[in-house]
Amino acid sequence: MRKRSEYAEPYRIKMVELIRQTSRSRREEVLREAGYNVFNIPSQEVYIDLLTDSGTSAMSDNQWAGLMIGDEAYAGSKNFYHLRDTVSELLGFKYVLPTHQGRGAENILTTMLVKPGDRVLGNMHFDTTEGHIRLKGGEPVNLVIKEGYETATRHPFKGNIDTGRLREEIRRYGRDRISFINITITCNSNGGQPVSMANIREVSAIAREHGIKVFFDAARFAENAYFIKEREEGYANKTIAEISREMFSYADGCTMSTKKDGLVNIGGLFATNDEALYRTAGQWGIVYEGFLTYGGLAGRDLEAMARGLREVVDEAYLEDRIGQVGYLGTRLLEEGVPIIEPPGGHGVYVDAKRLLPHLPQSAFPAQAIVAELYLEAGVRAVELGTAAFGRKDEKTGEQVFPELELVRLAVPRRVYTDRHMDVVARALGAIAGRKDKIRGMKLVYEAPVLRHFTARFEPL
Ligand code: P71
Repeated sequence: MRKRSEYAEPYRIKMVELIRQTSRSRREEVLREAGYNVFNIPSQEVYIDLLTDSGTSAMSDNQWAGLMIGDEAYAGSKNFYHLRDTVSELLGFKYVLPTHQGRGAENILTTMLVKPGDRVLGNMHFDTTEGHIRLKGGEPVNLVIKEGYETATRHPFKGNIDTGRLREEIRRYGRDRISFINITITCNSNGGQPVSMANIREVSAIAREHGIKVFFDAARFAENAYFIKEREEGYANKTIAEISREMFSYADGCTMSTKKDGLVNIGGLFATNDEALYRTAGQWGIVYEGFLTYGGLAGRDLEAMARGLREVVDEAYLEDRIGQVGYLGTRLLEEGVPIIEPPGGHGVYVDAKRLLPHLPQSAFPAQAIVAELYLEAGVRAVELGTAAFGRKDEKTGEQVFPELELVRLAVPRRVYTDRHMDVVARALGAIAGRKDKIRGMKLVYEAPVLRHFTARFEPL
């Protein structure tokens, strides 16, 4: 692997978007008005926006050019066929249903397959997936390997499923109570951590043995493929496209938010080789998303997506992209900030339990760090801890706390430079230097599902 200092970005910049840093007193006012929830902050009040890598990529000139040849026919747009053929070529799936974004595809998949009382097994389901499974009366079950929960343990594939626990689940509940297996590549909820080809192969073999279907939540499939190339024996000389095809050959289908590795600002898809499943999916798609060949998107969006999917499997792009995330991770460690190691594909995750050991999870330590980071430098991160994944137990009414209490610094693709990363690292370094003074947060409003989007807090 080349060091980051040995090469430069594999692109040059044709257009810039101006950003500015506001004063600390302004940020204090903005944060208070936002109920200490950065989802409520207008983006113009943010200097460096690391809320998400989803839909925030910079498109290429080639993608922008594609927008101009959008075929806006209701049915059979030429851009749909371009997208379908691209997905077939890269992922090996014959049937492709575009959706407005990833959760649209998740809604279709879970509507088809999840019955009340069912269990959906996976490494770690992302929160929108969890939401859809629960809304259909199912139970999402996370079976990631134990290293996946240990933020300081360096393991090359922390997104892997614990196949012992997988077999145990199947033995205990029986295949009839299991809707399907959902492998999230890379695994967002524990740090954008990759899943190895060996693990995918083994999970798929176990599933086949029991007649259970396997789907991928493939939002960051190319980043996963890059890690396989870098870290797994036997893949160093294969292309990202070859590795991707092999990964998907072990799945019955996938949902994908193309707002990540599709390098577009909006879009998603469901893909499979199962004709019967596609037909049923299409019926739900028509109800929830739009006709089969547009799924809630414009023809131009489909074209940008097709072109983005071809660009994302370029190795020079992935080397630079994952290299930048790694650079931010290294800088944070230099600043004494505890992070999930090694950093994943799309962002660096700060371990709030280790940074603020004096705060209990009931005081929302990760949310407190998100607020501090905004105040310090106008940097917007996102909480993936008690606010996002904690919930009230339906039977006992007690708070259930998630294992991991994280602050995610998601890096948009092709948007910021390493100097932006330096600003972020210095700001968190300053916060780490005065961590004893940080008190927690109190939740004052929450919605029944996906509460972190609209929650309001007060400092303790
Ligand atoms: C991310 C997002 C978008 C998001 C979600 C919740 C809070 C803040 C931002 C979305 C994903 C994802 C995976 C693995 C499905 C979706 C839904 N991630 N699977 O990470 O990461 O896709 O947003 O296109 O509907 O910031 P969608």
